[in-house]
Amino acid sequence: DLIEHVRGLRDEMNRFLNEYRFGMREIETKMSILREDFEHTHSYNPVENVSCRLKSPDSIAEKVVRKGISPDLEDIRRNITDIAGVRVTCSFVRDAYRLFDLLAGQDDITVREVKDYIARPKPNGYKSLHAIVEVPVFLSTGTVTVPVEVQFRTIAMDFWASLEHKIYYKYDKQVPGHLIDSLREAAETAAELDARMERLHGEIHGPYPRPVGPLIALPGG
Ligand code: 0O2
Repeated sequence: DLIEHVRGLRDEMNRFLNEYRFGMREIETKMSILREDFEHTHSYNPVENVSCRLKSPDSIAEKVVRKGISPDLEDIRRNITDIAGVRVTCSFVRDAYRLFDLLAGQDDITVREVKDYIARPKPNGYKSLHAIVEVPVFLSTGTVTVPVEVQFRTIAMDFWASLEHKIYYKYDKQVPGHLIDSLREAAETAAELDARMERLHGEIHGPYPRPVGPLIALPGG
């Protein structure tokens, strides 16, 4: 009957979201291991913070409508790759690239897409290195491969993005021109601070630890 049908849908949705939750946890664990290993091996911690978020069903539904995807779980699986998100906030710009390389080089990881908004910031000034990576998740019923969006950024980039996000929603996505200009200038200031802090760190601690693994070329250049 109807109640059974609704329960079935709920269970199906929970199973669907759980796969992403598990994939996110795998990536979170990988980043925690890299962080701890870096600390022991190089006496240096390149990771300031790792946070995770699972897209809410409402937000998935909004994206399904916005992108004209059919409301079918398989279609959603194919077309929405940021249901699981992990954000890695790093000390310096080079740490963001290095941590990406160390994740991308792992045997069970496939890099599906990279958007380098650090090298090519968005017109509003937004910077971060985005990667969609696929990770296997081993369930009682078999193995599934789950896409996870990983964002690598510095503390300064994160500071800027969190303020911009608040302003964007405060003005209901219609940010007044003068604020757009100020935000773009603030993004430049943040980038200058990043460069300055990296130089200062180099002066105090000497050269940056040599890369340990193979450096992975970014798909698409
Ligand atoms: P939340 O709240 O972080 O989940 P699309 O996802 O289709 O809109 P695209 O091109 O697939 O866009 O994704 P893209 O450009 O890789 O960026 C997706 C995520 O990056 C966003 O997720 C934000 O987290 C972050 N982001 C991208 N551009 C901006 C920006 O201009 N300002 C800020 N503050 N963050 C940005 P969500 O799902 O939009 O939001």
